[in-house]
Amino acid sequence: MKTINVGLIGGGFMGKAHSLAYSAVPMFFWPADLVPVKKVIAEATDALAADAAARFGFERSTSDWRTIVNDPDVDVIDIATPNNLHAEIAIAALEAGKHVICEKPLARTVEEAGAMYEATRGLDQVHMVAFNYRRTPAVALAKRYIDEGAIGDVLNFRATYLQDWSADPAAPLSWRFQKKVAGSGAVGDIGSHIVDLARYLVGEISSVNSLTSTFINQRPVQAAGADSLGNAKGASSELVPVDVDDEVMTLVKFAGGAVGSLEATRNAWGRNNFITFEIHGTEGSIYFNYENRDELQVCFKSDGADRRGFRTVYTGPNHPNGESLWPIPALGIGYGETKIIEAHDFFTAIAGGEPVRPDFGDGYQTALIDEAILTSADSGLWTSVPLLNRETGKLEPTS
Ligand code: NAI
Ligand code: SOE
Repeated sequence: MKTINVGLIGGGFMGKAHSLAYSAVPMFFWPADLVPVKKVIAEATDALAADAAARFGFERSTSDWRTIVNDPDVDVIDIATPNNLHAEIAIAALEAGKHVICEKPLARTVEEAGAMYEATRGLDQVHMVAFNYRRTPAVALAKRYIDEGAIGDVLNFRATYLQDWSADPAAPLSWRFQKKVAGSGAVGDIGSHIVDLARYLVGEISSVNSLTSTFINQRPVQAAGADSLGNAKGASSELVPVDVDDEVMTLVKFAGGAVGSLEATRNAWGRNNFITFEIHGTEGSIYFNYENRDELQVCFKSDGADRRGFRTVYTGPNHPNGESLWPIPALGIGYGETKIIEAHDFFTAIAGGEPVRPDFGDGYQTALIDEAILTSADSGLWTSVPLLNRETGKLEPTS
């Protein structure tokens, strides 16, 4: 059995999710090509780092991520910090010869994402951006239906990502509300997930016509402790401005001819992690709602007029990404499982010397789309999205 040593940077929400995945990968995927070893974790202070190592099962800890990046005993750098550190860490890690998995969005800006992609060119290491929702078995099944032509030519893709953890203006200023840390608001934080799903399922987006809003334009300062994702207990009485969007809507045109819409908001009381998509094709339709993530609803023209309607397929071991999870459908496939599959696919790529998707090129293309959305929202005009040519590394007009 071969092992691979992981250095994880950031021990918050995603530090927990990734650590869980590293422990669980060999339990689900066995025999394993490479078994991850939780070698060293970095946090913002020595105390936080030591605490994270004890909690998540890392052998060592540090408050200086640079020591991990240059540690010859570390093979993989996992970036689970706020967005402002992604580019600097990833570029240093790639230069040091490490494989890199980086949380989404790849970076704060299209410039940073481009530099990160550039740093991968000509290197053999595996790089991945952690858009894990595409690894949900029902989402992978939707892709299988589309690729097999079961719904014909795709005409329309409409997706939502609706949340309410920050709908209360009394919720403190998370790093996610600060442009200098996050880059953008709902656009990069949650909109990027449905942009990734749009690209994965339908193809490249060629132009957008968008609007963004900031409905809650000031928030209390976080008094102390970790980012609390909307927990008002952490709020002080001092109010500071929010300088990112909290709502985005965009029309999209796909290079392949389909049209669609994407909507992401943090102000949707009652909607917690409401990722949905509905896809209409010439031969049928597909509907997915992450709140019922074991299920994919499908309807086919060929079903006959007297029985046509959406029916539910419950995902399980017979479906893509479901094979190694649980032995019967509808037992409950959760967020954790998407991270376990993501980690497995990353290590399989390293073991096989193959690339994995979504990679930094995909993260960069998503950043180009996010940039076009923000530009269009400013101008009110349709805005075209340049397409990354993976052969040349240059940007070209999307046809
Ligand atoms: P978080 O705020 O819960 O955790 C970030 C951690 O990084 C904190 O514990 C913080 O102390 C630590 N940190 C800050 N500066 C550091 C430094 N210099 N060295 C080491 N550690 C440092 O944030 P969360 O939610 O874990 O987000 C992290 C990243 O993951 C973000 O890019 C976010 O967009 C992404 N994310 C992705 C999700 C997904 O579904 N794929 C879900 C949640 C977050
Ligand atoms: C907050 O909106 C958040 O944690 C995002 O940062 C994640 O990407 C999303 O998957 C869950 O919600």
